[in-house]
Amino acid sequence: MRSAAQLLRDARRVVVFTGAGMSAESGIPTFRDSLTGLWERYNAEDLATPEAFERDPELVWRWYEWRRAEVEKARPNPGHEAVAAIGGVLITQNVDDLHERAGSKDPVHLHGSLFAPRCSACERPVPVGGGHLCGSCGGRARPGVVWFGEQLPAEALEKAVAAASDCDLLITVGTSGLVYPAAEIPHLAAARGAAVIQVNPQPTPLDEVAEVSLRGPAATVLPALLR
Ligand code: BJW
Ligand code: ZN
Repeated sequence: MRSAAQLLRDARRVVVFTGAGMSAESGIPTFRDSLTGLWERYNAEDLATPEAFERDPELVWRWYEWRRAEVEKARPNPGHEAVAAIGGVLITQNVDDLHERAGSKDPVHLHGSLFAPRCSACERPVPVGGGHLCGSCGGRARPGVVWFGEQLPAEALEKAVAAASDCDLLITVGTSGLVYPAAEIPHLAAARGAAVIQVNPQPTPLDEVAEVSLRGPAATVLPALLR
């Protein structure tokens, strides 16, 4: 912990890279734990793919509307607040808005957002919770997230790559490091000579690039880093 705090104090350009574990202590289940309760009988591939949406758009919409409602009921945790205090560039894989609500400015959302549905035909934004047809062309509205097999938003990916290439410290928080290309971001920073600090209660493939791995929950470990 002491060497991590020192790395943070010495860093001039910091990137924070977050995943679902960041919001776990706000009561939002991680991606790999999200298929419990009502959704127990489904796999991620039944819900988070373009094929699933083709097959059963109503089912996929129900899942996303349920998750949006859960996020609306949740509040940012002290980990989100610490990330806002650290500043620098924030790259998140999360589709919730808890970083924004904790005061982080312009997080880069690599996997989209629960709050930005768009038309699957003309790509125009459609209002959140405003029904499932596009007001402009009558096409089917879709959740504004990145499903398996889809490309990440180019502008977000470019910003993330640029920031990771040009930082001296990257702090990765609450991600399993399994989903690509997002998982390349910490590897890229390390390859360019940045120090990598990992915050995760469990080991992950990112242990390999992390100079320091802090094995604990984000809402405890991140505020302690700033103390
Ligand atoms: C805590 C904690 C606490 C718990 N504090 N920590 C084989 C090899 C390589 C790649 C592929 C492959 N086969 C297929 C692919 C590609 C695929 C991929 O990577 N698959 C892997 C699973 C193998 N990738 C894609 O398809 C991507 N697109 C693509 O490759 O396009 C190519 C293309 C090119 C040209 C034309 C067209 C296409 C797109 C990936 C999109 C991912 N989308 C999702 C869903 C978003 C919408 C939604 O939420 O419904 O994004 S998947 C899901 O995973 C979500 C997450 O953002 C993402 C990452 O998950 P994350 O955040 O790491 O969460 P978890 O749950 O995995 O882990 C939580 C962690 O928190 C754990 O480690 C816990 O220990 C920890 N934790 N409590 C701190 N309190
Ligand atoms: Zn449209």
